[in-house]
Amino acid sequence: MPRLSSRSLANVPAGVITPAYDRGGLKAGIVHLGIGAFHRAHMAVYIDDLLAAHPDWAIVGASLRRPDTKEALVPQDGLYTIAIRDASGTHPRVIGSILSVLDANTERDKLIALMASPEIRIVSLTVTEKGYCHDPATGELHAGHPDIVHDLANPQSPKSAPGLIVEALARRRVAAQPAFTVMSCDNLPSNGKTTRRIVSRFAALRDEALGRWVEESVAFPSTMVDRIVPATTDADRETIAGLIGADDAWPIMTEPFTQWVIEDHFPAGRPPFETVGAQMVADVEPFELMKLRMLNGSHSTLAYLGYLAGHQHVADAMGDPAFVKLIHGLMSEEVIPTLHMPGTDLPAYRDELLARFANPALKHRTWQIAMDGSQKLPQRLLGTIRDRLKAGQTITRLALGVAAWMRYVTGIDEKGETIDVKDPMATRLMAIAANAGDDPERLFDGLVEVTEIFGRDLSENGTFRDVVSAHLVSLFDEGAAETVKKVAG
Ligand code: CS2
Repeated sequence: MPRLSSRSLANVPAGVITPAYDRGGLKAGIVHLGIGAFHRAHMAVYIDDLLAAHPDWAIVGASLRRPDTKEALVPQDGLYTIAIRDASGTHPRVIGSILSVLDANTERDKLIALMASPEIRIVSLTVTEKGYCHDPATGELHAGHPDIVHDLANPQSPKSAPGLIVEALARRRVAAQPAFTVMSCDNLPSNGKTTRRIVSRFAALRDEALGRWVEESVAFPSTMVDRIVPATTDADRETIAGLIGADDAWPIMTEPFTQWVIEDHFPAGRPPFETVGAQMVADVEPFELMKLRMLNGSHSTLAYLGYLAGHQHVADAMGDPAFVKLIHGLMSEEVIPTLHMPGTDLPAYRDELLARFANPALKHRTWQIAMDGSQKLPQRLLGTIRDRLKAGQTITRLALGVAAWMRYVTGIDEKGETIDVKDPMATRLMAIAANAGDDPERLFDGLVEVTEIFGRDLSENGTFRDVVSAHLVSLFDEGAAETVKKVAG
């Protein structure tokens, strides 16, 4: 079977959608940092939709940590398949909007030179929560982060996303070129403002005048991004090869749903995102809060409880009526009342989410979503909890999500087997858990002291302590499935 490439593209079967433009005439207008599966199922698809009319907005991607995406896509001339999956089947489409991929570790100078060149007007990012090198509870740059320490000592050869962005901006400033716009597409609260704070602070630590210039000259629009993208498996690769008649080293499986809400603030210019389905708005924050608290808050709750109860995929957990009831209650009773979204039908949004989580064709592993909880909990569950505690309201279901995370990071499941806990703080979290033994109260006391996650306020809050520790006792004594049943009511 041939490898997917510009040459083999002509032979894909008629039912497969392929780029509707001449790729030879494309020019890069965007550098995207973090060219993982999410970007390729989301922003790269919107760009693919507009390149026929606007060929100078193609993407050059960069991988910051591993060369595997580059190794998969370069032999394919940047082409890859996305497959939209639901109960009706798998619908493949070949995407052509990524011109090339650079490996930031081995091609750093080339990448920075490209970011510094005037044709690049947007630098976008999906580097995951931990890629911002910040303190998740406060959203401030973590100046002691090893990559930040490295990048401040070696500003011309940075490793981190803030380091790369600031070095490219510094070169534009010296060359009297206008700044590019920095567009975060990660699941962070106020992701534009947060990125602005982190990048400006990093620049100021390099040089105060550079910090001021970044504050004054660089736009950081916020965005709300949404599409569920499970990790690709070898079985997926086989399915795609069968459908497109070519080998694709890294196809992306996703769902039909996609949403992108963007703050319309691009002084350096932008593609007409609104022509391909994105919503351009003045204020993204209400949408971000809605999505992070409703979708991602439910997702993390399903991930920890689901994993502990033995469910491999989100849809498997959604096959248990007690889980559905719990998540329905979490959104209806505890999250929706904290949101202010005039004009949006939040119960309808909830029902759509429940249907998306239950999509049986999407093999989304609970373990995948469970990753990096220390970076995710604050915006997904803890902000909602804070709002409700301040208003004197109950936090029963939200607190169960937090307790399940605490149980999960012990690294031992309900059968006594090891859990592969992936988290930048895993060593510290598992040491706290080991120290607590199987005493739920000690486990709570140890973990809640991690103020980078919980802040001082929650670590000292008596109600939070009582509700989460009671759930932890139940998780240890009765297990996740029983606890879900009990709390769901
Ligand atoms: C998920 C998200 O892995 C996770 O933490 O909650 O990636 C989620 O699938 C996306 O945000 C959906 O838009």
